Amino acid sequence: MIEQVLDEVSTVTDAAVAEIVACDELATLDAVVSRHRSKKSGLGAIKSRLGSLDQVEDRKRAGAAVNEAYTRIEQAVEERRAVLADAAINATIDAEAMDLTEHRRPSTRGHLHLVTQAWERLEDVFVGLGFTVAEGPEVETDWHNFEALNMSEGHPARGEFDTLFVDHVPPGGTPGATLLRTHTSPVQIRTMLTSEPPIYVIAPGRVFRRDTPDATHMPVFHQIEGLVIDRGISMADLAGTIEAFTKEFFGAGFTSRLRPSYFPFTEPSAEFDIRRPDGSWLELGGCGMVHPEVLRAGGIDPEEWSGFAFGFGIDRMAVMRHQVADIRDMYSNDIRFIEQF
Ligand code: FA5
Repeated sequence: MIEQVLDEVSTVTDAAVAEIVACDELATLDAVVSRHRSKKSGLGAIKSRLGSLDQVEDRKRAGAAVNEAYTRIEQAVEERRAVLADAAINATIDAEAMDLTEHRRPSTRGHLHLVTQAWERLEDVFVGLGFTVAEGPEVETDWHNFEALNMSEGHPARGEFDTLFVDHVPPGGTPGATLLRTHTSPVQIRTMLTSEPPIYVIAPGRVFRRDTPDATHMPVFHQIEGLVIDRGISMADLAGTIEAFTKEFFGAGFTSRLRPSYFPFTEPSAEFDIRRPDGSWLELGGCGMVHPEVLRAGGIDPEEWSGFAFGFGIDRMAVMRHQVADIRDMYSNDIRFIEQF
């Protein structure tokens, strides 16, 4: 009798283990496991019959065999569960893997900002005409930005420049005399004070004004200053330089004109406009013969030397060159706009 029970235990266990090993999904394994743990399973049925064995010794042996059988089944379940869990993870990894060699779009290279492009091209053009590049600080003194440029305190022309002042008083200085430069013209003064004529320099840079942004104005924008000081320089040299520059920078489709104007630091003064291929005019900058007072402030004798200066808006040049409708578009960081250039 006992031998028959032990045979039955071993047959039922073998069958259960075989079924477990054959499971190829965790869900199926769970179902098989719960069936084998139930009282109605093969082992459950044997267990419930153990009481009917006459000999205590037989009941012990059969009970031990059933427990061992449960242990074997649980082990088989754990092993199978580990194998299936690994397989599931590998399947997820395979499914989610990215093909890094895949190219959906050809990769594109970015480009420099339109203003930087214009800035660099302007430098190239003027260096080609024999100029060197000068620099000055963006945070300036009132003296360099206004006073030395023949705009002493109270001069009405100061009102033209909506100035942003810096809350900084240098040692020995006066409050309100430090500002963000409103134009690149203070570099004229700095250059005259540090170099001897003849001088042929350009000074591109960032400038600041309390201007409200609109289609042709930004509160932070860029100018390029030009300064020439030599013996016998006349207005004709200025006009010739501007003409050479216009042809070189904008190309044949553009024309320029000088309009009489007024700047305290030049005499005579002119405004430089350029005509787009569509016929519209845009003011690009101011220019003129350097005022004798400015030469004196820069330590240069106006009896011996004369010169001309100009200051153009770089942002407006970029707008002109690329036929951009609104200067603000260049600063919008809209990729649909940027990608056109
Ligand atoms: C000046 O700033 C003078 N320093 C130019 C100058 C230099 C005259 C040397 C004579 C000799 P103005 O304020 O007009 O001038 O500015 C010069 C140019 O800067 C303008 O013609 C325009 O092209 C550009 N500009 C002025 N304000 C803005 C602005 N808010 N946004 C963009 N560009 C501007």
